[in-house]
Amino acid sequence: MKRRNVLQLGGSLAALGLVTGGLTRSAAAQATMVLKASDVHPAGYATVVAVENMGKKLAAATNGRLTIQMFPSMQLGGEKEAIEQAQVGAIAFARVSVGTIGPVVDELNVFNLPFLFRSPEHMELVIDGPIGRELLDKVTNAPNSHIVGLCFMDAGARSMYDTKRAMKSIGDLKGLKMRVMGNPMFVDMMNALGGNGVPMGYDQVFSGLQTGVIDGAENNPPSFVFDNHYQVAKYYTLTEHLIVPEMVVMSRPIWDKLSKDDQALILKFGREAQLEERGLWNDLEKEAYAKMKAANIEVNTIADKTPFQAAVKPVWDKYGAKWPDLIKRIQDTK
Ligand code: GTR
Repeated sequence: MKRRNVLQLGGSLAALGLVTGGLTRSAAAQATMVLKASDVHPAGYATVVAVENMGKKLAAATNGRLTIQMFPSMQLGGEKEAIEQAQVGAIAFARVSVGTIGPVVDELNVFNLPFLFRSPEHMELVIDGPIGRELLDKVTNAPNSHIVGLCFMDAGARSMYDTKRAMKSIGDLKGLKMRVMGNPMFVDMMNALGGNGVPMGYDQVFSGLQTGVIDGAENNPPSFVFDNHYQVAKYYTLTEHLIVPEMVVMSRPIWDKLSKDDQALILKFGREAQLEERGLWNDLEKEAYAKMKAANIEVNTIADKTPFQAAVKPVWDKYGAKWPDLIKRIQDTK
């Protein structure tokens, strides 16, 4: 090769960021990456599909350079484990409940206050607006969170279910060992309502119900059905005490390896996933109710929720007192 051509070739390789002593930073950022994602729910569940679709868009936009590999059905463990794996970069995405994010970033616990949101629609308005953005940023910027807040997702309203008896009023919770997510706030909540709050990873709930380690739990209808708890717990009571959104967080160590353009793509597809999941969720909820009916689950409504709302006042006093302005802004969102 003539010297001039060699120089030219060297010049264009440098422009591509492929020379100067091994891989340059920009070349490393362009490397092919398979981004692992974890979800406790099975294939086909709204959150699983929404994250998979994010992956499809990402693959299309990067010509297959970035892809998402979904591990559903708790293959990688429960949600605490998923967050920990994301924090160290063992997986890229953890799709978890805000309930499990609270112990990592305290301010997110505002969404975990019982009876805070008037309805799932109210919650959607809040997560889609400035408060949602601010709380995602809190997750990203909290010292030592080691995760990046990408987006929220819907999870409807959580209600009580148990293996023992139909609940008609708040008094029926008395003495029942009720599983709650691993967050002290929910133990306090359940105890305030008269049950015995048992914090437990989601991966242990089904066997806990089967073996009688717990008498019941609380969750939305799709989790109750599609994670098979309804095969053991036959009573579902529409207390709708929590409307807690889901979250998709990304591993900070992996995020930091991505180029600015790739980060922007992930944020964009995350925002789109937040809205897309909503439609999937509504269908899933209908399907869950149909399956509950077919399985003869006794579904009870609570005509008057005021005793439940009054009972959780100590939880609001203990935790809510930290964020009076934020709570007011949430309540004022219409
Ligand atoms: C579900 C939620 C999961 C998990 C689970 C739980 O509604 O989708 O992310 O948090 O509840 O109770 O642990």
